[in-house]
Amino acid sequence: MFHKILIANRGEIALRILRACKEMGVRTVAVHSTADAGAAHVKLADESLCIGPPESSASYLNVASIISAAEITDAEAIHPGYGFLAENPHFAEVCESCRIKFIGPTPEHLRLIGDKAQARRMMQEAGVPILMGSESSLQSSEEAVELARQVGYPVLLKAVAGGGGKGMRVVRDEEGLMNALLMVQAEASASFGNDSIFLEKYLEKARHVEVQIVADELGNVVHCGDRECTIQRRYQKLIEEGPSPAISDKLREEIGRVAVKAVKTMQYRNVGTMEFLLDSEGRYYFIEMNGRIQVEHAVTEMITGIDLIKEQIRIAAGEKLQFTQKQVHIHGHSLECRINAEDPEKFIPCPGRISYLSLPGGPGVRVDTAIFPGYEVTPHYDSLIAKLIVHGEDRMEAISRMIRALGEFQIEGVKTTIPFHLQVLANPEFIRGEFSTDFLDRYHLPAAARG
Ligand code: MV4
Repeated sequence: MFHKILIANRGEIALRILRACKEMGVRTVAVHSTADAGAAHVKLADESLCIGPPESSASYLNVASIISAAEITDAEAIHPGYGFLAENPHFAEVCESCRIKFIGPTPEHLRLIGDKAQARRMMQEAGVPILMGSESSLQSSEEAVELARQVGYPVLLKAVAGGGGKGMRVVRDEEGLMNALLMVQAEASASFGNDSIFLEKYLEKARHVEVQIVADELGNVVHCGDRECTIQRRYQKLIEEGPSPAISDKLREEIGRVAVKAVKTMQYRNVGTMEFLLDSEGRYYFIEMNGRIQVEHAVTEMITGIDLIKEQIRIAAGEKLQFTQKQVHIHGHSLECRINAEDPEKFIPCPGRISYLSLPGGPGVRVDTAIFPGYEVTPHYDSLIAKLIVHGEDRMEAISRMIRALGEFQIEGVKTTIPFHLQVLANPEFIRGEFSTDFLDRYHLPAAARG
């Protein structure tokens, strides 16, 4: 096992990783921007180093600063968390060349799954169903017109280097195609420095279900069940749950088995997520793979009892998986609400100082957060300030518990998405578990909130 790990992140995930390290007897190094000098992850770490000014590009994304921090402190490994450098193949490569263990997949795997067109092709070869669409990136507008005719409208244009919904556009007819091609290309170029795009059938009224994978460096691969992530706004997840209320136990077993087989075929290592879309007839299609620990990993932890961060660290240290597929059991139901410092009506960030804070607790409640009274929410970083996760014996108990816990969450000084969550949890279709990707378009929110 490692003696010392550097945590290349901030906020709740930095704290989550720090907690896992403490329990494993691993020393921790926190890095922080000047804006985060008083942050909880800095206070609780064994050592800390300032790596730059508030802007992420100069601090949490600064490869040279982070590598130097690891060398100065003699850290043997770096945990990247999610976001920032978590899926950056170049960073993983630099770690490798500096003999620092990157706690994540290899640079080669990050490069492969980071290319969404290549990942599609590879999954198809591994026998995983995919939607109709490009074999590789589009080479001309004529090719796009021809392919869209074959596939049938609506189609979705996606940036090859995209993911998480950035650089995506639905196209409903041939007239709209040219304009959309140029828009996605420009967006991809600006966001990812790569203007390659591909096309696939746009599945309407779908459900987004993902499978959690854990793979050690000895070739053992196990899945830890699924999560339902259909409640999203502008491709940002807002509520997640597990297990998905949309799939039968038979389909659950099949998707899990297919995901494990694909991951074995590609010899993937560490934790990962296979994202699928589900149509109304219960067919499933691979859409993308994520090579990081995800924001919503706690949902899986609650229903399996597995500590995914500790597993990630053990895997990176070369240890064998602590459990077999047969030993993974799903117990009860878990829900997660992402609490953002945002205006819940307009979903725009709401920075400010937290003047009062009282967190929920009691049976089946977990709060992953790094905020405290007096904490300043700055516009430099993501607006996620807390994850409220609950567990219940069944879905209905989890929903009641979440409503109860949201009511206990007392926060003053910034607006939050708590009122939004309470509205969704009171919605009859949500309660019945009958919803799809059009849920927020059809429901409850004032027009401004739908985006
Ligand atoms: C799709 C899709 C329909 N068809 N791809 C959104 C985030 C990204 N990781 C994948 N996402 C989707 N990809 C095809 N070909 C639907 C979604 C999607 C979604 C779309 C609109 C509104 C809410 C959504 C929630 C989850 C997934």
